[in-house]
Amino acid sequence: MTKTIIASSLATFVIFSTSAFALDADAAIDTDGDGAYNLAEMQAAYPDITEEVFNTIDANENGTIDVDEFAVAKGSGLIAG
Ligand SMILES: [Ca+2]
Ligand SMILES: [Ca+2]
Repeated sequence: MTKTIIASSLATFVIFSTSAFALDADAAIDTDGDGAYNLAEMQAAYPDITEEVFNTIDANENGTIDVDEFAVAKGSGLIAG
């Protein structure tokens, strides 16, 4: 019993410490709060972004833009502002 509690506490700690080092998604864009930006969220915030541009920004092709991909796109001028 005790071992189970320690193991699950440790797992929780690892999950939280991993996310603590990641940048938080911008809640103004990430309206569904899943921590990444999908095409609809991106187009709501940046109406100029086409699906083609979105797919270019989505470097790992998982269908959403995470904060790292977003930062890269901003740095390279794919996202204005
Ligand atoms: Ca989202
Ligand atoms: Ca992605």
